[in-house]
Amino acid sequence: MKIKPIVLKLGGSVITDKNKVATANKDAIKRLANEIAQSKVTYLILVHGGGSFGHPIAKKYNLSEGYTNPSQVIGFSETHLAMTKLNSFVIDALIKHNVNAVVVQPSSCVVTKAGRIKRMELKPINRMLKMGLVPVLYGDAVLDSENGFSILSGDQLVSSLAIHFDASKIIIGGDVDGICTADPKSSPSANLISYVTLEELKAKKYEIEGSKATDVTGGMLGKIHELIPAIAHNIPALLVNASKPWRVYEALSGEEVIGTIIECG
Ligand code: IP8
Repeated sequence: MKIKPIVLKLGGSVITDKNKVATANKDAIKRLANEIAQSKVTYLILVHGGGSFGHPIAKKYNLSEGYTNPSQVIGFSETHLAMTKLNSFVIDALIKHNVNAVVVQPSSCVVTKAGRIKRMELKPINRMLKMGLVPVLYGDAVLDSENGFSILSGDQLVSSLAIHFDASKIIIGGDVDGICTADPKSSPSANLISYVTLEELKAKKYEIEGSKATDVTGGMLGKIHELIPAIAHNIPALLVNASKPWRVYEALSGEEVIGTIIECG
């Protein structure tokens, strides 16, 4: 039987307090762990973002520019350590809700070239899925064959994993309802677009904002760019607001949910 997992990303803006350095939103993490458990999804790969753990340190040491100075190397260690701390809250909550979560550290199994995934050890993830485990990855500081190191976003991981494992769908749990006609955080009259094709997105039919927070990997605009290769592989992507209760549950369970579906068209 072919495994077609769902690849779910939990945004750093949801699982951390982006205004307070290295502060986890433990209530949101617990709630989301419960939603994942309740959905009883069979095959799941979970990826989470960096939020106020990874991004401020990566920015402080200019890690996304690559290696230019020996003083950055400790920044690599610190960024990875911060991400392991955030990850431990996620794993802990999942296991407490009886989800068979197991961490897969990107810094140990991915090498990028100029910021793009070049090699990734995927066999353990495949075996984990077959064993009924839920691999949990995250945006991380990784080694880069051209630039020394780079910051690998959770979104690039999502796209790459979805393509490799021929995912049934991608769910992106962010802090907005989906793609809107304007930035919903600054324009209350913004309308949600519930369905959009890749062609419409490429034709720049909608203005999509980059991130205004301390986000070294590009916000919503960066997310959509990363998802394009997976959507082009006929894997639908569903953007939902994970800060609102039960949206992630509904998305995982295949129920009707407020959000944006992006399909190849
Ligand atoms: O929050 C970046 O992952 P993202 C993680 O998914 C780091 O963009 C280490 C900044």
